[in-house]
Amino acid sequence: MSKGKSGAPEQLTDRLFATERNPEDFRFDASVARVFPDMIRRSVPGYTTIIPMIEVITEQYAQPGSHCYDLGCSLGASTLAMRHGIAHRDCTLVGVDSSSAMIERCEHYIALDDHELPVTLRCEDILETELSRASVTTLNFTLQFVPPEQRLALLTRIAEATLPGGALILSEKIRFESETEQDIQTRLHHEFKRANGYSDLEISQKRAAIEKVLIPETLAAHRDRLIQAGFDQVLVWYQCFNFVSILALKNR
Ligand code: GEK
Repeated sequence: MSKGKSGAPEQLTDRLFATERNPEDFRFDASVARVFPDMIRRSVPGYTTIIPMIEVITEQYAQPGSHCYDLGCSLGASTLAMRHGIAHRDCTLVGVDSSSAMIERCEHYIALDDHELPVTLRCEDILETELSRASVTTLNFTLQFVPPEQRLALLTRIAEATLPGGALILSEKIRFESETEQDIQTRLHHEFKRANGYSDLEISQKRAAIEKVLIPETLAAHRDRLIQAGFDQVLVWYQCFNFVSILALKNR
């Protein structure tokens, strides 16, 4: 892996969809991991606001002696935000991702961060990873990649593992019941990508590659399922166009 002067993995500009390519489904492989920080910042409206807020929210809900999980941690941006928000030395922090390319690079970012709280990384499927005594769990743009029919079982497992007073931070791309709103918000999202330097070809090829693997649902579907899974309160704390972040809480 090539590294820059600071010892951090070299960060490249995302040009993956810049030239015409054969349509194939999007995968979190080494080519994506290499450009991921640039890709997610330029593609997900609000991402650069959500990450520091994960630190703020974690600070509020992390409990002494508990476990905190970042499910679908990629290169660890959300994991590091959680790490800096946890005020208790006896907490454990676990990042989970099924992409070995992501986990390998994530290890470097975690090692470069100077915080003392240990981070355990697991290269595992979040549908199977062990969860217990959780005070804060984060799914920052990960649930959208889980097949819809498996989402309730995963959220139920998270809710069951969550301690009274604990929280789930769930960020997702959503779709809208109204076709008019869907069209407006989608156009605004594409304008955001254009403003960040993506061409029409890049936007349309990425869309074609990702549409079978990233399945957005409505806010109502998310709310209902989180309650069904066992959370007591569900609130939206952030929205930018068709991207939201939700806080799901268990009562004390
Ligand atoms: C961030 N949270 O920077 N099991 C484990 N990992 C999975 C699974 C699964 N079943 N499905 C998808 N992933 C990060 C960003 S990215 C969001 C998260 C995006 C992983 C996948 O390998 C990828 O690394 C991550 O979830 C989603 O705050 O790319 O839009």
